[in-house]
Amino acid sequence: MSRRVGRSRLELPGYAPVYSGKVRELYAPIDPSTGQASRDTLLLVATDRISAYDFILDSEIPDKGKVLTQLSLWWFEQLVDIIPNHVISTQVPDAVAGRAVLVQRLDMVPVECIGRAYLTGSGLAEYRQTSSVCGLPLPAGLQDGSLLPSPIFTPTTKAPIGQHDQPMTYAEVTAKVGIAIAASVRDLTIAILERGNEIAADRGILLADTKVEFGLDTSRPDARGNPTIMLADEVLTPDSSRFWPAATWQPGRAQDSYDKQFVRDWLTSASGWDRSSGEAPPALPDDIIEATRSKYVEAYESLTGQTFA
Ligand code: Q0Z
Repeated sequence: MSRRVGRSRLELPGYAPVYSGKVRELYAPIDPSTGQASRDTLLLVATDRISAYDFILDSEIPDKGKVLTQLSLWWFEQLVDIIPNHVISTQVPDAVAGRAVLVQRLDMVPVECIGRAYLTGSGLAEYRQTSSVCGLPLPAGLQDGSLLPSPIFTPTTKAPIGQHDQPMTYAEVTAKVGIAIAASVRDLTIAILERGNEIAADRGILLADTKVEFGLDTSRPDARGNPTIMLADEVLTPDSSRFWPAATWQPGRAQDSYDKQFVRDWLTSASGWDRSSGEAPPALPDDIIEATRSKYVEAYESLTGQTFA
């Protein structure tokens, strides 16, 4: 299991902690007049923590939280014609400037919505055993990293922390959230991944797969009385998606990771750490930290065409 020793959650005056994730944290603004935590907004904070091989590392990557937050905000804008999003404001406390957003609190759809454009990871493992993924039959002969004939929706359950998410069939999603929402989140997940890849293709990045989270705004019913579905959480960041460098993509082997390859290579070779030992990995050397920071900044700058300030 991962360790997070002595790395206490940030104290943010005026905000009540709601939840601490592996690399992000959630707060509720406190209403100064009532002293009550807000029920309709949240502060989403991205930290500089990084995970590798299912461990949270002891080293942080400077600016990672800012880069991912700014990238997510940029993607939300690229996607607004597909779906509205939860962002209310980027005016946040100085202590989390650039790496936090104030968002609308939504009723989250209780399904991990995963879209895959390329086959790898758990999707590949399932394909090798069953020739299908989440009940979707796939053509024979696909390899690790193969481009799929078209992007697929491969939802999973939201497992409690420490447990692994389980694949769901589309029928299971409909049973859980209803036919209308199931069809919407499936089509939206694929549309987001397709739009992402159209944009990233010109910038040397492949988006192999992505996890998106949707929420319902029940205060905004449409003409039929259905709640508005909104894009929540982060979107198309290297933490929620597999980014691959297009230049070295080659089906039939594990692909290089755009952002974490230096970390992985160092951990599994020069560091002397034994991945199968169950021991926590060692702290990263400064040059690996700096090279990794550069990859996050490079991803941001290549995709957005903007300089990371
Ligand atoms: C997101 C998460 C964490 C960041 C709940 N708009 C929303 N409304 C209600 N709930 C959420 C959101 Cl984004 C929500 N998460 C995941 C955990 C930091 C995001 F610690 N959980």
